[in-house]
Amino acid sequence: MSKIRFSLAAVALAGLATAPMTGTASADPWPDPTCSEVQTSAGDGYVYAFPSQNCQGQRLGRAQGDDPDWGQPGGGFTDMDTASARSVVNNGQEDPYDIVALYDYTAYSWEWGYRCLDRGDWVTDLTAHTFTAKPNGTRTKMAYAISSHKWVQRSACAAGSWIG
Ligand SMILES: [Ca+2]
Repeated sequence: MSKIRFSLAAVALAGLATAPMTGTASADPWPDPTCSEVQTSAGDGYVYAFPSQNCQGQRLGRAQGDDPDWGQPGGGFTDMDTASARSVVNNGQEDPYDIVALYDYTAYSWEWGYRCLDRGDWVTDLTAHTFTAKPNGTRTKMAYAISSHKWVQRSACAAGSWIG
């Protein structure tokens, strides 16, 4: 814990030093946080997705609400975000709908594969996971595949659908 506090203090000092020069707001608290740091220090209430392992690389997007298509405008993810995530974080706030369901297909099409990520959890590398089985029994790898997400209740997630 002391290391975390120290690093946050260093970030705060760096921010003070540069703020008058840039004057621009940053969406992230610092460049290249780890997934653990996103969960503890990034804005609460969001699901976050990143293109590389352990939340490295430029963040794809974040969303407080649902997004039926990560490849279309609206909902927090757009354009190249679809089928691009390799790591994800659920930094949602406590709520009956604080579980994030992540889908292989757009429009929350759970029957084609999904997984549920509990509030406060993250996955550093989605290459290690597959979606739930499609009707024909096959499973798609989760890395570079997520196309929509929805905040759901715990009861919406099957026993074998949890990750993180
Ligand atoms: Ca979208």
